[in-house]
Amino acid sequence: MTRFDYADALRLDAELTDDERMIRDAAHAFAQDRLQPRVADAFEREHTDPAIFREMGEQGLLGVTIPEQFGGAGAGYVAYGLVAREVERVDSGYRSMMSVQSSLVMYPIHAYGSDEQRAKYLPGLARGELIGCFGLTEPDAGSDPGGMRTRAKKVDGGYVISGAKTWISNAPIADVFVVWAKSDAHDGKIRGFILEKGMKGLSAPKIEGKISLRASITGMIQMDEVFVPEDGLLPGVEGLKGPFGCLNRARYGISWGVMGAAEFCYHAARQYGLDRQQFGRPLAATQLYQKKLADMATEIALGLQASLQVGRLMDEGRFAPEMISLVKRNNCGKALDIARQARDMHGGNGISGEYHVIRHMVNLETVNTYEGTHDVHALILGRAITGHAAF
Ligand code: TGC
Ligand code: FAD
Repeated sequence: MTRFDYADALRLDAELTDDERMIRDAAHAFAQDRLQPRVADAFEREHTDPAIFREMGEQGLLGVTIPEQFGGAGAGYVAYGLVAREVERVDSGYRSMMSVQSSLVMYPIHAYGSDEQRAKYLPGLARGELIGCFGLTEPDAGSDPGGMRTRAKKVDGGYVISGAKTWISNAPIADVFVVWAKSDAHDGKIRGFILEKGMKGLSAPKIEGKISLRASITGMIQMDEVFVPEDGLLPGVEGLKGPFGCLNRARYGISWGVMGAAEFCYHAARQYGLDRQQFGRPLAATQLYQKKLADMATEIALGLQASLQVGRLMDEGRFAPEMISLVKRNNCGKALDIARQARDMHGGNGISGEYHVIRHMVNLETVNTYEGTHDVHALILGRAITGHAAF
């Protein structure tokens, strides 16, 4: 028999390799030493420090699954998930910065790009010297990206792109923009283009006043007849499977990340309940408080096991996108419930930034919505279960 560990209920640690544990521990130390001390101020001031990308790059946290020859860590998807969990234990916004760079910018350049594009962009992105963003969503095309209006028109030597993307993480500070547009030279099919800061007609204004994910900058991408040379086209993919191939990786990472945020809230609620006395005993000695902690421990342990299984299947090349919808949807929904419960269990103190749980709670509202909403992932699963698309 072995002792029950409230912090690792189903012994996830024993299922990891030595390399995965090492990457997790390095990410944990970085996140606690470098990110945790600055997050409260960043969130309060709605400020994103671009230096974080370089710091993450120095730690090898950008492009964890990208081969080492391009500056990545050449590790697997379980390792990537473990990094996301440690970063999001601090803040979903910091994980967002990391996962956009890794899964939505480096991945498509590596998977769909030419040798020249890989050599030109990946090492700088891996070091965090270049910051990337991913433009799919538009003001009139969110859950239905196939309805996008952004167009690429063929001209001599390249393409002219016009349109607007919105709610784009990292955009106002980005150097490299992976943008998806319908291309008239390819029968109106969706193609990926790499745009660079400073191109004529390209701007990326910040979206101000978010109540959620305030440590991660968000903006629009406005493209007014932006000329992109021929070598800015991603040659290796066409159609929606291009952006969805990237989203598979990012959504999977989110399924681990949100468990990190949930673990923070669970540990905070447990400690608060042990420390705070009401009615002559610790809150943690009451039945209702214990039931809430038991529910949290259960959902976290199950969510982590599910993500681990999907990660192992991804590493073996045996995953279906619906598996990712399942863990993204479940883990985001459960993490949000856990954060709301933890906020409640802190009483009045729970609304103070000092205790961090309300910050996680409002952040998780975004994470439950972006990369496919909770309900859209239900519909993806519903289609696979019934054979009927109900979007
Ligand atoms: P549908 O007909 O289902 O598919 C069109 C084509 O795409 C292929 N495909 C996939 N390929 C790879 N992986 C997947 N997960 C795929 N899903 C679909 C499919 O096989 C087909 O290929 P082909 O060759 O036959 O053309 O497309 P639909 O238009 O019916 O899509 C419906 C739906 C709901 C599944 C889809 O539109 C959807 O997932 N909507 C959600 C949108 C979304 O997730 N947006 C995310 C924007 S990026 C973001 O939020 C970043 S936040 C990052 C951060 O800060 O961390
Ligand atoms: P809508 O699609 O309008 O959905 C509104 C509501 O309707 C939701 O509840 C949804 O579930 C529901 N709904 C939609 N369709 C159906 C249906 N058929 N049946 C039933 N219900 C339905 N996008 C990017 O491209 N890149 C980024 O980097 C990025 N970063 C983001 C950062 C933040 C902070 C936020 C908030 C968003 C970001 N997004 C990004 C956009 C994000 O992916 C979209 O917000 C998300 O896909 C939902 O689209 P929408 O906001 O247009 O909502």
